[in-house]
Amino acid sequence: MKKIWNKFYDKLNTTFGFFVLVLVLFWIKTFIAYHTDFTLGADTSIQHFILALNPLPTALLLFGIALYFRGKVAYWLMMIVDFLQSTWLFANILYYREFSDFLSFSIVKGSGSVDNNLSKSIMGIMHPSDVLLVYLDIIILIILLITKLIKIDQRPLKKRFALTITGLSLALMMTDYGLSVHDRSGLLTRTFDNNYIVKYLGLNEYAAFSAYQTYHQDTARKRANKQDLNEVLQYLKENPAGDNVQYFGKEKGKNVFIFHLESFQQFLIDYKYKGREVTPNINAFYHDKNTLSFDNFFHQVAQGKTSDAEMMLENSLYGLPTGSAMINYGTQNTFQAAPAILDQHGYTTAAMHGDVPSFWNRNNTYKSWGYENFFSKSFFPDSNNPNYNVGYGLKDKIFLRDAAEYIQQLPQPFYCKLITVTNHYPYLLGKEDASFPETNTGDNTVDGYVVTAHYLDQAFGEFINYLKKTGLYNNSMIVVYGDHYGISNNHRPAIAKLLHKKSVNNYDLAMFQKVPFMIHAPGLKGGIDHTYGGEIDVLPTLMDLLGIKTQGKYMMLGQDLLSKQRNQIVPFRNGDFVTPQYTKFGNDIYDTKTGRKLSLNDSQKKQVDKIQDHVNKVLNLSDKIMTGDLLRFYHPKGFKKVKKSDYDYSVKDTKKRLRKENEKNHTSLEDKNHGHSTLNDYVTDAVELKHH
Ligand code: GP9
Ligand code: MN
Repeated sequence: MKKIWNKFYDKLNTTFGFFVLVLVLFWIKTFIAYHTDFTLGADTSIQHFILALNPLPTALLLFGIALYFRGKVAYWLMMIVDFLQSTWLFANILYYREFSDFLSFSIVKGSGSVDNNLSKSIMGIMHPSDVLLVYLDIIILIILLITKLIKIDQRPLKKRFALTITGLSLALMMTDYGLSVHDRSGLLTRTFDNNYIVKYLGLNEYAAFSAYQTYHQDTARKRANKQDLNEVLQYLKENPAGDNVQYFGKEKGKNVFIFHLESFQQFLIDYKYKGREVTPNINAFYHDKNTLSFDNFFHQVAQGKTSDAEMMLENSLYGLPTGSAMINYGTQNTFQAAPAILDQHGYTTAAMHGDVPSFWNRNNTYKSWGYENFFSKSFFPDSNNPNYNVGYGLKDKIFLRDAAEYIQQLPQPFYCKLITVTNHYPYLLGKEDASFPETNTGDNTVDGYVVTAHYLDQAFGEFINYLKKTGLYNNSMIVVYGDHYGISNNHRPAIAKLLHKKSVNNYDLAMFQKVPFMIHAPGLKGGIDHTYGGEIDVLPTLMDLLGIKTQGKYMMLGQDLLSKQRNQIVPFRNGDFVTPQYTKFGNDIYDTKTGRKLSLNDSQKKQVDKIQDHVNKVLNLSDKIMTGDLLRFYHPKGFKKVKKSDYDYSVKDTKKRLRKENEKNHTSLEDKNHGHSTLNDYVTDAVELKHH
């Protein structure tokens, strides 16, 4: 025994032995923090493997720097590197506890300014055990070195040896990256969620990624100046689309619901399978005489998917050609978004979603947009039950029922966005929740689509019934939209089968990008409107109905769908487009009316080129606004700049705030109901809630 110990002790007293010790200790504590302080959501064995592996490569790389030196210098370098990495870990543990997200460099940068109450909130949530977990090994190692219980080895290591370690670390990094991208494609381009980057690549790689992102954004931002605005102003002046006097201000002061139908395409409207309507409730809503429905309305998202849709809907600005604008610019940029505008018109604003708040960087972006409240996963105790969740979050029926708990507490009028999620690729739903047959295209990822869409429709129906029972239906404008396609273009044969066609061409695929857009309000002149438009046009439309002037005031790139002077050009993010005459998809131009492929004559070519110029221009302007953060130079008259530090989305603070507001102005639904909950009016057939 003694012999083994002596041998071990001898090894410890070599530079390499000490290196291994430092490395292993750091690896272990990161692993513990991964499992106790963060919710990284590793669920498959490959994800667990990646998670266990991922602290190693950069630890090897960074501690390995010390191996190029000898004696004291090498040892202290290791300790300094250890301290820096551990401090990054420590800061993230604290930040995560409060925000369920990782620190980004744009947040660190902003934390010095008054616009952020970061340090205050972080000091309050520190536990002594955090310090122990993160720094204990360093303290012990330093004591061992000072007391000479571990002796410093003066011999230099061979350069070749140090190089091998560096090489090994890089090889491991590549391996980790390869495995990760294989498991989650688009990891670094689309990003999704900081949790994903840490889960797959590790905390240090995340730091590097975030630093790169911030650097990249800062350079574009610095280059931009006030004059860049002129081009946008010029464009807006040349492309006016007035309001519609018939509709302007018709819904002024009403509550507004934005009901987000996840992955919901227009073709589902009135679609039947085996003689049954897939979405009877949404169909009825679509045909209601007080619903304005648009049947030539297209989603315009790119890689940012839901986040692109949200960006367009609430800002009338496009997403980015690659990646997500909410992730890249949501934290730092200045916005003049729907929630802020409505807040300043006396509205209570709230977004609700049954997923973690960090997804698509909502937790930060919503503050920049001026959302007063953001109810995410932790607000819904039901989400603790794994059976109540599927895919990205709480099942729609349960989510909407639980959302009502908070809706009834919102002072009226309110602007409330509800983001559903069950109808999401890969369209999985357990038997207990599924009450519609799968289609039989033979394409596994497609055939469940109608099943989850049907489930979403039932959830929608239950929610609408609740609004009717409680009276909210009569004093609200209800906006319902599909965010983007659910079936991607990679599934041509299956799409053809669903559409009862032999095959689909590019024209069919372009038309397949239609999503529902509907506005309902009591007394509203409804009907089916055939104007061509898309998500970029939503905000000016809603503002028109609410009687809020946008033209000549806000930098919104869309046009009011109700206006008579619309240009009806629908740009897609890749530069393709649809107009009432022409549909461009890839290299093909089609006649939009007939779907016939066109070989253009000279005058047609001129027209198409002109449309193309317009499309390129508007996309380019949008990118300039976003990457140059141009709205920071723009001050719409009467609009108060959003201050992010005004917002706190913690459960505690939110509940307190709502209580306070309701004590002041008794306008919430619950208050109107003499302080009684209206949840009895919420009827759901969700099997999970049956036993209640
Ligand atoms: C996750 C959800 C999904 O919170 O909104 O986003 P998507 O994958 O559709 O972009
Ligand atoms: Mn989506």
